[in-house]
Amino acid sequence: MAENRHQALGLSDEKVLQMYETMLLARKLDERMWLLNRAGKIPFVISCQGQEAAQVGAAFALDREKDYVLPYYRDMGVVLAFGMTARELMLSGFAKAEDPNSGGRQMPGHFGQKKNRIVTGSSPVTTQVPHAVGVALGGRLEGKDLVTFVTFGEGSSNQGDFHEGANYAAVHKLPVIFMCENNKYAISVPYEKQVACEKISDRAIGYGMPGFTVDGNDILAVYEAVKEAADRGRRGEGPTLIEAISYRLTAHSSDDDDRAYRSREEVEEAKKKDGLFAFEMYLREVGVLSDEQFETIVERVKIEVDEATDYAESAPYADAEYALKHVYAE
Ligand SMILES: Cc1ncc(C[n+]2csc(CCOP(=O)(O)OP(=O)(O)O)c2C)c(N)n1
Ligand SMILES: [Mg+2]
Repeated sequence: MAENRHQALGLSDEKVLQMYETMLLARKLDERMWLLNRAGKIPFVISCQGQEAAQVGAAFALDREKDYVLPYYRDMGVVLAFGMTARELMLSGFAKAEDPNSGGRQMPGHFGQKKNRIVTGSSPVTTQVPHAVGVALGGRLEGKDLVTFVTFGEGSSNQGDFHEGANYAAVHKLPVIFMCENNKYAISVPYEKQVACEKISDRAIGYGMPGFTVDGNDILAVYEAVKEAADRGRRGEGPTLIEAISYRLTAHSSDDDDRAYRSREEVEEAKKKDGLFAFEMYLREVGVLSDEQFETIVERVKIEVDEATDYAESAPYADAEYALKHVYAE
């Protein structure tokens, strides 16, 4: 039997199975959304595929009763772990009135849900970073024990917002975890054409905070790094920058054709390292996941995705006048 790594991290068998199911649910919802998009039923998809291990590993390392997350558009794994449901994500995909993220106004991927402390973001990339720093500062001023967790792509780490947020958080030793989901592309632009430094985490020293690069396909490695960062934040030792390296398995979005800028061989090669399969293999090897349990989980996820699709498809759209709500004073 393979070495049991999760026990050493304080994770029970039950917890790692929950983590696996959350990853699988994110993947299956995403795959369903592409089918619905190609069938002309939902307007736009922006995928989490290939990044679920980093997202779910990180989210499970946080306090999901207290901490705040400021996710970016690919973070289906983060928001599912923080309590958003498959149904709510599908309502967003179909742009229906009951979508908790925006009442059906926004493109999918603009996650926001107050009751689960998921802070809404904006379409310009990286604007969530200074917001995360502000939420951490607010938490400190109010004497609350909370950590904020913010994610962004490696391309987005070149925005001024990242610099300003990271610098401020480090100077004031705020409990912020900056996690860069390095999927090696910013739309069509590969890593080498985005940045000259070898690793995004190398930037941490410039702000005076620790920086780590982890294998984003290894859910337990991400869990460990984020757990340590959260503990450091809670001890008042300030922010951490974590770079989780994986690969974007789909095109940038449903409006992109990635055949124009990367080879099929490269994508096929990356699929071999897919964190979802790696975790399934690990759980089988340590004897936590039997064939029977696997079938049960797959079936449960399938039912959840089907139910979410049916519910959201038949749910009503918002009234046209609703578009004006929150725009003018009432
Ligand atoms: C300020 C700003 N510039 C450009 C865009 C258009 N845009 C949307 S996503 C994206 C790529 C971002 O790449 P990365 O940060 O690596 O994230 P990924 O999509 O790879 O996860 C760009 C350029 C934007 N939304 N906001
Ligand atoms: Mg990227």
